[in-house]
Amino acid sequence: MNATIVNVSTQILDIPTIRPHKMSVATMHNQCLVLVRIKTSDGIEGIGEATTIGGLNYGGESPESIKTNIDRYFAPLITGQSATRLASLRQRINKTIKDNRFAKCAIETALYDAHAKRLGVPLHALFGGAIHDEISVAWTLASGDTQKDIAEAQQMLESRRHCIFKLKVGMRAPKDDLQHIRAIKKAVGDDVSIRIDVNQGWSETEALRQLRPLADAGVDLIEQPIHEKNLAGLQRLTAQGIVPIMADESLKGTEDGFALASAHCANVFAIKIEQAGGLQNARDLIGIAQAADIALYGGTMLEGSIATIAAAHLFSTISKLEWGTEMFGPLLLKDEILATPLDYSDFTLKIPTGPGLGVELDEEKVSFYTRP
Ligand code: MUC
Ligand code: MG
Repeated sequence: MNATIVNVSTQILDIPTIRPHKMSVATMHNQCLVLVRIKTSDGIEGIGEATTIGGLNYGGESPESIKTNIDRYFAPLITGQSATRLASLRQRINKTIKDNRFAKCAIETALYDAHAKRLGVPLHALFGGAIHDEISVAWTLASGDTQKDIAEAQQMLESRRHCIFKLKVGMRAPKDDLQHIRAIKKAVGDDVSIRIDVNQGWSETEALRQLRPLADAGVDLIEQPIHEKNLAGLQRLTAQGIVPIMADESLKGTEDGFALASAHCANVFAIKIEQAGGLQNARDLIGIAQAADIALYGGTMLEGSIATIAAAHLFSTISKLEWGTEMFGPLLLKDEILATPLDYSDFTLKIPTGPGLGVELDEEKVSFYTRP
């Protein structure tokens, strides 16, 4: 158990999406994954992933900055250190490197993957072990076209892949968004849960005006309707009690979680391992939500298979994810970089049982998509 870190390497992979993914913050035609590999002196390789949305559209880290910062700052800081003392590595990183939550998450994931492989246990065992063998997975309808979204939803329902849908709104006029939502709800029926994500696209006044019509249209949940910094506004919208409000962009780590929970600025927290700054921070954030009686949702940064399954391992250890998850990122990509794709079936994602993340890279595919 004296293994040390011998090498940290990064590569950027560009993988096309199956269709344009249209959000109020960006339209994505491809996704860039930063793949991190950490090799240790006992011959183990741990893998992690950092993925952003639309370059710098969503936050302050881009794939390029993540790669540079890992190569230039993280790698020298942890190379030569014990690979088994995860808390101590985390402390070392946080003492020297501010912010960079996505990069920290990728490094931490690779360290957890390596350590769980070393112990011969699935990653979830390091968080107390899975309570659930599978987690429910919602799909996001974001083609930008109502009829295409309806056809996509129907296909997902028929193939038993997803029966919960999140609609991206906030780029059209609110009245056009309402028409779009009503048409989709009418097509999929009452048994199918429809949620919307505004990605901060509305002012507080617009959001307030939308609450009643959205409730009447059958919307179950509204995600980040207004600017991430307007916590008092989120509190006022939540206090209306008309449609539950979920915080996403406002939640960048445990301090944000505490501020939102203390003032009850949301009914639901979207937990994202990258936004939280890693698996352990995400677990801490979950604890804050649980203590404050705020419901939980497993969120995604539209990550590829590695970050997706890392988050799924953590979510499998949480007793109650009241709003399920949206861990569908790999399904939005045209190609798969794992030797065996993740198991999506019967509206769920199955939690792998092998050591570490329980996944293996298809190295030929990885090379093919690696940016020269
Ligand atoms: C977000 O804001 O939630 C998650 C699903 C999706 O379609 O977009 C992401 C980002
Ligand atoms: Mg969101």
